[in-house]
Amino acid sequence: WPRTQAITHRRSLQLRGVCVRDSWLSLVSDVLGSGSVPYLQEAPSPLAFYREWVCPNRPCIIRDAVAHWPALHKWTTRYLRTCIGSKLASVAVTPNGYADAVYKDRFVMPEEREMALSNFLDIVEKKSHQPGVFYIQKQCSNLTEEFPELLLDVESHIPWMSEALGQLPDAVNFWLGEEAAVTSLHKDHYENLYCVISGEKHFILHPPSDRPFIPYEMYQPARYHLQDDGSFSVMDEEGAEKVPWIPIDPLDPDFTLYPEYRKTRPFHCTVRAGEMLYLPSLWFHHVRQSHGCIAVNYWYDMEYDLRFQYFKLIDSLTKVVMKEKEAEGCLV
Ligand SMILES: O=C(O)CCC(=O)C(=O)O
Repeated sequence: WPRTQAITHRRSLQLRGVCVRDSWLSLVSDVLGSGSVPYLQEAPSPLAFYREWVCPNRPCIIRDAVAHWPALHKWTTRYLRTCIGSKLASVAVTPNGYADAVYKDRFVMPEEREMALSNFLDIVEKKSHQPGVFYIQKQCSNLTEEFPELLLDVESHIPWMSEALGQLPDAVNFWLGEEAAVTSLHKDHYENLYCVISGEKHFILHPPSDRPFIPYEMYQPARYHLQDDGSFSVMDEEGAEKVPWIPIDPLDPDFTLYPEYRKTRPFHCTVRAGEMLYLPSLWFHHVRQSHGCIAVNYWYDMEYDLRFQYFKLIDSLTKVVMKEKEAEGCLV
């Protein structure tokens, strides 16, 4: 093609791209509404929850969903010390609060330390001072695996969700950490029921339909290691293959490097003690917390149905478009 024709063709494609993007965004906001997460006043019936929230893949917060759990009044640090203080807990330690996150050109995981829960609580309560930010965030059902004693104060599953989905949770996780501990933006293939016992959790959520505007890059996996002088080194994981991760920090997005991220529609919400967030599968989430916040969550495997296939389609198309843009050197 002569150069002018090629430019005209590219412009018309770009214009068409803008039109497609705008109608895509307006379609998505018709379905999902504004950027706030609706509240339900009480736990729903299994059928109603499945029809109104799981199928349309919409988040909601259920007020007082777990207000009846003994944990809400029992789980003080004093109680935890008495009940399970001598038990070993797996704790994630990082220099900056970011475990499993991009740092420079690496995907960096935390130093994983085993310590008596009472020693961990000393750090959270600032009775002892150690370098780093500490967070109990091991996700492979650490509540059932590491602290089964605590299960008596909560529930081993959420009966209406188990009935709605026809399955029990794959994992029941316990979260307790310092204010500086942050979970970087990512998504999971779980229907997530996230219950706050004390304190607050702050979520930034993106629907799966924001995928075209959320960048992924490939990173060498590495891990933090505490040095004798109290600083942390970053050491590559031997033989580990590169992993895809999201380089954007939604609290301070780099729009120069990732201008497309401006087009996302984040939902912000705070989940308080006694409340439960339904965080649908494949929603991107970034999580912060008040100091010493305690939470328990239930991961139910998602159904790998048409919604999942459509997400994979959007994901593949996004990758193709990104590759084409890179090839054109056109990072619009
Ligand atoms: O609470 C957190 O810090 C992270 C929770 C989370 O990412 C999850 O449940 O998938």
